[in-house]
This record gives sequence, structure tokens and C-alpha cells, in this order.
Amino acid sequence: MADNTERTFIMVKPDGVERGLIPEIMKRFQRKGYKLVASKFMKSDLAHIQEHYVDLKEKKFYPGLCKYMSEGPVFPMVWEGQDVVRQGRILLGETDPLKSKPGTIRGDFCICIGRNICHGSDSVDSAKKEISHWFKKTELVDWGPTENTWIYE
Ligand code: IDP
Ligand code: MG
Repeated sequence: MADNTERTFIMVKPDGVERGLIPEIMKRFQRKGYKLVASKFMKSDLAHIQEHYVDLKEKKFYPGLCKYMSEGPVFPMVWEGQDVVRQGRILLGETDPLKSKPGTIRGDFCICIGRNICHGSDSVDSAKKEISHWFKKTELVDWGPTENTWIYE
């Protein structure tokens, strides 16, 4: 049986927020058929972002990445549905916007790898970690959209 309850962590980064792209990015997941489970508008402190990107801490771009991510508001979200982690990465496009196809979020809306407007979990395991890093259990909304009966067989 396919798992319709898989979850991923998607976040509009400060450049995406500043450029007014929150609704556009939400729309891509909504219209595909995925279910919004949580979202919030917030500013993160540096330590929180450093922990989010801890796997990249040896990279040269890590300090600059963490600084830019903590200097403006972000819009973290949790989306749910069949294969949503992998599909979310496809909707986002490649890490480098110049390698992203038109029709993807990064392919359509940005140019620089260091300003690629959105984050998406790269595996089910990292999605679990990221969701609990950004959201309390009580912020995850348990609901069954009626449209789900028209999205899944
Ligand atoms: P991802 O966001 O597609 O999962 P990761 O390799 O996990 O890509 O890198 C996290 C973020 O770090 C990227 O989205 C991008 O903002 C930034 N980043 C990755 N590589 C570079 C680089 O070479 N220069 C500047 N920033 C980078
Ligand atoms: Mg990543």
C-alpha cells in the first residue's frame, strides 16, 4: 500500500519571502494535491539555522549561508502525501537554479545557488529531523481534506 502520510519539510528562504514568492511556492504543492500540515512566518536565530544546516558545516559557503538565512524572515511548512519528499525535490528543481528546468520553482524564479529561494528535505529521515527541528508536535495539524477522496484512488 502506498503511504499517503509521508511528510516533507519545505521552507521559503528570506530571498523568496522578500520577493513575494510564498504564495507561488505554496501553490505548486497545493495544486499537485499535497496537504498542508503546518506553516508559520518567523525569523530564525543563527544557532537554529546552524543546526538545520549542520551537515554542511565544513563547506566554505556555510557561514554565509547561515548568515543570510538568519537575517530575514522565513516561511517553514510541512506538506503531506504520497512520495512527497522526492516529489518536493522535483518541484523545487536542482540546488543550482541554472541547472534547474523551467517549470520547477528554482528554474522559474531564481539564478544564484546562494539565493535559491526555497529549501526541501532530501530524504524521509531528514524530513523527520527537520520537521521536529522547526515545529512543535502541537503545530502539526491533523486533518483530512475532503478533496483527498478525489486525489487518491
Ligand atoms: P539543497 O538545498 O538543494 O538540498 P544542499 O546541498 O543541501 O542543497 O545545500 C543547502 C543550501 O546551501 C543550498 O540550497 C544553497 O542555498 C546553499 N549552497 C549549496 N551549495 C552552494 C554553493 O556552492 N555556494 C553557495 N551556496 C550554496
Ligand atoms: Mg539539502
